[in-house]
Parts: sequence; C-alpha cells; structure tokens
Amino acid sequence: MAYVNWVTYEAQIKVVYYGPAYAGKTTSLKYFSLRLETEVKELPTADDRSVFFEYTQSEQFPAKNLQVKFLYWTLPGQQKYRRTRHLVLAATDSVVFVADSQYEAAPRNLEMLNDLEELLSERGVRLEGRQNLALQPIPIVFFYNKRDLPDIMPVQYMDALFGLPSWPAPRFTGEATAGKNIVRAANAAATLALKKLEEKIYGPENQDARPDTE
Ligand SMILES: Nc1nc2c(ncn2[C@@H]2O[C@H](COP(=O)(O)OP(=O)(O)OP(=O)(O)O)[C@@H](O)[C@H]2O)c(=O)[nH]1
Ligand SMILES: [Mg+2]
Repeated sequence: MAYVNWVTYEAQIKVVYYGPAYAGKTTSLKYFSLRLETEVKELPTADDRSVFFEYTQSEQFPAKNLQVKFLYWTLPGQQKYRRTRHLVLAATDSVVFVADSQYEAAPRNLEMLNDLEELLSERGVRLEGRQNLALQPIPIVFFYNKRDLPDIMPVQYMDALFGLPSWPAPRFTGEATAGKNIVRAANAAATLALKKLEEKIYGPENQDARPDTE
C-alpha cells in the first residue's frame, strides 16, 4: 500500500521493474528518466560489477487532495541477487514485468515471474488477477522487450507462456533501446497503482461498476 503522509497530504507510489537478467530493465528505466528529465540514482554492489538498485522519480502532481510522487525502481535479475530483490520489493505498489522476447529467454522469463510471485507472497502480496484471496493484490503490466531482434517469440506465444488469456493484465510490446512504448508501460503501471490508492482512500469510484471478480 502506498505511503501516505496525512500531515502534509503527500503520497508515494513505488513502481518496480522486474524481469530476468539482460531483459532491459535498466535500459527502460534510463530511457524513462530521460523523458522525465530526472537522473537515475544507483547504488552499486560491493563487487562493483552490478547495481544493487536504481531508481528515478517523477515530479509530484496533485490527485484529489494528495500530492503524489512516483518512484520507479529496478534491480538486478541474476539469481545471486535474490536477497536484494526481496528487500527492494518492500512496499511495491505496482510492477512492470520486463520480459525478454528472445526464444532462448522463455524459461528465464517464467523463472523470474515465479520468483516475483514467491517473493511477493512472503510479503503477503500477490499479482492482481492471481487467485489467492488471502494476499493483497498489486497491479502488474507486462512489457515484451527487444521486439527489434530477429529471433523473437510471437506476441501470442508470449501471452500463452505467461497465461495472459486468462489473466487480464495490460501488455505492451516495445524496444527499450529505442524507447518504444516505455512511457506507455510506465504510465499504465503508475495509473493502476494510483487508482488502487484512490480506492483505498476514497472507496470505489463507481459503486455501480462491475464487481471485482477476482
Ligand atoms: N536489441 C535490443 N537490445 C536491448 C533492448 N533493451 C535492452 N537491450 C540490451 O540488452 C542488454 C541488457 O539490458 P539491461 O537494461 O542492462 O538489462 P537488465 O534487465 O537491467 O539486466 P540486469 O540488470 O542484469 O538484470 C543491454 O546490452 C541493452 O542494450 C531492446 O529493446 N533491443
Ligand atoms: Mg539492470
């Protein structure tokens, strides 16, 4: 649940970029921060070969009575940084799952999705659309990256891989190196998290809306 300071009426929403190593998380975040005209802050690991985490933030903007700031985080996908990922996932409000579209990356994409769900469940959280009503749902947006490469999985093949036909999570295809669809995916994740925050604070916007069938 987003952090809200009721003295200053400020809220923070944390969006985490998750996905296997080399999928393009850092490239996505760097492109997005350029567009936001902010810098990516980095905390290198002790061995200096990878980054412990990176994040950037948007300007605050008013939503209802709150000033909302969005923080975008990413973290290394290699197996050895699992503990780091566990820490960085604390208080996540929304996830952009950056998948590598190359065929050979299919098993690593699935491993990281499982890894994400396991680490979230340890925090009492699940991905929205997944069945486990004991856990708190957070939104997820899929980003199929590296669509410029030749040997990539067709979009429908990837949808089937992740089970998207029965899991209505937003999905974008793109190219982080060229910035294609990066802003759209980031905004979708941020908007879904903001909607959740507003519902928590003000109640469902439209009482007549279709009931949540999760
Ligand atoms: N062709 C192509 N290459 C990409 C794309 N996005 C990222 N890359 C390249 O893929 C490599 C890995 O990208 P990163 O952004 O460092 O990947 P990461 O997900 O942060 O990886 P870890 O931090 O190790 O988990 C880099 O050489 C990028 O330039 C893309 O859309 N197309
Ligand atoms: Mg990275």
